[in-house]
Amino acid sequence: MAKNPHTNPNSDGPHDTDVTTNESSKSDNLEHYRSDAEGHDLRTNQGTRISDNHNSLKAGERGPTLLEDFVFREKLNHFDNERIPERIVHARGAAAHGYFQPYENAVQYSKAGVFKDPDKKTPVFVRFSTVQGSRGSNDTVRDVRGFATKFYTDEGNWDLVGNNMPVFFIQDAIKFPDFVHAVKPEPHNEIPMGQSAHDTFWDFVSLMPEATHMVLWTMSDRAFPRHFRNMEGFGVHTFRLIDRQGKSRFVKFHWKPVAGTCSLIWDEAQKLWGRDPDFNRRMMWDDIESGDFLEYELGIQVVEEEDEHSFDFDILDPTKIIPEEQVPVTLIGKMVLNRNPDNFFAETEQVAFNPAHVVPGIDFSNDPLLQGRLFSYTDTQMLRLGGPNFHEIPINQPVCPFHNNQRDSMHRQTIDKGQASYEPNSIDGGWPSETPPAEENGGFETHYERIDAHKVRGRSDSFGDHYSQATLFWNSQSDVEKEHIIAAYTFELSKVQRPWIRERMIKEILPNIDLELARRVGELHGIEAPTQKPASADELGHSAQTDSEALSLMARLPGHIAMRKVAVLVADGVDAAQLDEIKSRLEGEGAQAMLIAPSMAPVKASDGRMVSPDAMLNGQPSVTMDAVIVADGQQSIDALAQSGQGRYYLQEAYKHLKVIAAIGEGKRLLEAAEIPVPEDGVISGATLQDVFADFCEVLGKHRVWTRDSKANMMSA
Ligand code: HDD
Repeated sequence: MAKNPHTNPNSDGPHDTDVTTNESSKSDNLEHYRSDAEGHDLRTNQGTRISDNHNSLKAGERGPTLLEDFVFREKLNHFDNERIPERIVHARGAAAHGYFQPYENAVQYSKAGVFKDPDKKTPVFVRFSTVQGSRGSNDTVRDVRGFATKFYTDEGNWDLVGNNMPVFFIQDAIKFPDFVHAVKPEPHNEIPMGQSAHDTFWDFVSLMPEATHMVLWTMSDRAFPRHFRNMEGFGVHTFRLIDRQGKSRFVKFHWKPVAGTCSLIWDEAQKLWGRDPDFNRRMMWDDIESGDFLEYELGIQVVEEEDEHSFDFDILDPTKIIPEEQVPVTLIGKMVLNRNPDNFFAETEQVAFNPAHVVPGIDFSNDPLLQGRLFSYTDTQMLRLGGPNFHEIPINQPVCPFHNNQRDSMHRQTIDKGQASYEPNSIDGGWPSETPPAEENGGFETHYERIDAHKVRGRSDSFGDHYSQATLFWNSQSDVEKEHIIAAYTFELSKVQRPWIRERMIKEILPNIDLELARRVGELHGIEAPTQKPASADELGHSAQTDSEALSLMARLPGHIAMRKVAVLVADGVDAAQLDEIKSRLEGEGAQAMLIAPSMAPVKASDGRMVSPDAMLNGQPSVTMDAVIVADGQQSIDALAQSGQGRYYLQEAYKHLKVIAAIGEGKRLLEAAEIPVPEDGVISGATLQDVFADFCEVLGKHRVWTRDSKANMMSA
């Protein structure tokens, strides 16, 4: 192995080996930069106290403003320059702080300190994002969600920059600009925002068969998670773990949500664009504020180097998963997100993730998509964050010391002491000095790998299978999920204006996934799909795995109602004692109950007590809630039944497969809303006791899946 020929005078001297951080290390580091104006005078950026912040300096009260007014000039100058370029992709996002705590079992695979001590909590900052839309777009669009985690480890920052889907649209990073140009709003009119339902996207993906697997994931309900706590995360690429002996193994990273996987319904997601465009970020923010933290377990699939070629796909191909049946996911630690940022811009907007940020014990594979990413992220931060010193921005700083000979450039904060900004040097004692690789606290050493190859611009034949895993994904979906996918392709292609693009998808791409999928989508477009798969055998590929349970959202339903949001519909005359009982029983299960009334005026309950509603019907519509309980009370039900909004609340909840419980007189609201009874997940009874167990059981499955085929009959 080639070694640096220079003699390092300090190689045996003291190094930064004694760094030990804890859960609050990053917060302590940020504390130094936090600013609280309470009790302070208003001053300029130069510290001069300001006496009048309402009037600019003028030549006479009705005269022109004077150039001399430095208070005005500074304020406007700063304001005029407030914006920075948004991220080219993943512009809209929300983030939270937390910690990662390892179990003991990853130490055998990786020497990274972050996996070592089960008592140690490493601080993390996680940003979730959509990909296509701009910073001001909607949360619940059909799109991939970014899931980027910065681990502030003792040995430096490790960024796991993943998505909520385990594969990607392209195999080689050189196609990334093409893909992004195709999916983004179209260049001539910047339409449509936050959506893939347009000509350029479908033109591109119908000409790029390698995109088929990932497009299928985005046509599934995974493309609009109910809550960031309810989605899986994936590192996507195959990486490497390096153990203490320097042995390398391949690895895929997974985040498994403790709260289960739950998504929205497409109609619900669309309605949320208007009703609450901040739906996902608001839920995360509110839940963290109220102590309902987000939890995920980190999982790994480990493949020994010698098994690299033992699969019927190439593990370097980012359009492929490793089925969990073939290599099980081992859970190696838990992440808890428990603190909201103090300032969106300073933290969430300025955080700079990069898959190239790794620590000893973690290394890259030759996946050509990953290799390209290793260049792209630093490059984009130069523009976005104004130069190469973005690592000094507080949210990006490691918690361990970092010294080197990089100097100057825009906005440099560090005051580097000493005369020598080069290495080797004998002037500043030879510092900062290299650290040789070691089992612990060593310098980063790239995995030693012999590469004997021609320089080629090409792609391996082993990347030629473009369909077998799309078929695997399709086969693994439940009937309801399949129907939603058919509806998604049908909807998206209906927005494509050029008929030949629709035809290409239906005749040349979809049949290669599944003939019935193509036939159904074709039927709804009046296009006849072929009865044989048109792709070549090589391109169709072969998957030994014909289906995989883990690929269905149904595999990880919550099984409980904790943290579910339940609307309790009330109006004047509502049964007072029952309200208390509903609230306490829901809270006893860890669910959140909200009293929702026709207006915000206090409701006069049956015992004369005035009860303040938490929200009103159109302020907290059913699309923002998980389930509905109609509380008893004759007068209350009359009022709700006479209200269009009251009836609509139930109709919409019914359409979106939500469990509805009606107690006592509540049944009359079901009738008024024309909710079919008896019906799955529509539970009525004389008392709360009669309905509660069934209510919890159905809500534990997230939705009333058996109602799906009837949902479209409801016109809400
Ligand atoms: Fe990327 C941002 C995830 C492929 C280039 N990417 C970005 C973010 C996530 C991902 C989560 C947002 C990070 C944040 O919250 O700030 N990207 C992925 C995944 C990919 C992927 C999982 C495939 C497996 N990306 C990819 C390729 C390239 C990029 C192939 C270019 C060659 N990605 C970027 C970028 C961004 C970015 C342009 C925009 C903003 C940023 O980096 O900081 O450099």
